[in-house]
Amino acid sequence: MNLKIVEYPDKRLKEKSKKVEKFDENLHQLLDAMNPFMIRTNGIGLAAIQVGVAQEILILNIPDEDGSQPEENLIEMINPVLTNQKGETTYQEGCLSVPHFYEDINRFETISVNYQDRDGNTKKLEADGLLSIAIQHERDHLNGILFIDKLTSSRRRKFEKEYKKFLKERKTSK
Ligand code: QAP
Ligand code: CO
Repeated sequence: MNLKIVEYPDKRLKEKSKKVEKFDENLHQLLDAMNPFMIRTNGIGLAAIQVGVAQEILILNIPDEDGSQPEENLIEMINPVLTNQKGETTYQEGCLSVPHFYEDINRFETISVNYQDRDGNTKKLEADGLLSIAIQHERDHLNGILFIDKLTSSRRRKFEKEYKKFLKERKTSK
């Protein structure tokens, strides 16, 4: 499967993803393609809508201290639902769909999430730290929300200006 990243301001990133109902070979093939794609593009989290598939699928692979992302760190979440959220934390977030930009975003510190694995088995996970932030960021993608949607209007205007400039310069240097 040949995946390509959907980049802001592509309208597809605003779409609400649909719940997965069939835990079949198509789902497994997509998941099998998403992990190497995410690692290769230097990502730690990826939602299916970021490769153009509007289904409630996300993957996470939080690096070890040495920066490596072994297969055993991979978490696949289908139809994730946040059930409990508490505390507050701030992290400078980025996104594969908004290349080159990083902004401080507030999130819950600790979360509980119910989800299904690739075979449809029900799972529950409690997370804090970077994993908790990543799950919240990726869950937002499934609702059509980007981290830049959480900026104040003045920071958002500054972002739009800088992003336009970045896209223009990237085009001319290609
Ligand atoms: C979401 O983000 C996230 O701008 C995952 O040029 C963000 O993988 C989870 C990336 C913050 C937790 C904390 C961004 C790669 C990757 C870029 C990513 C870029 C290349 C972002
Ligand atoms: Co993202």
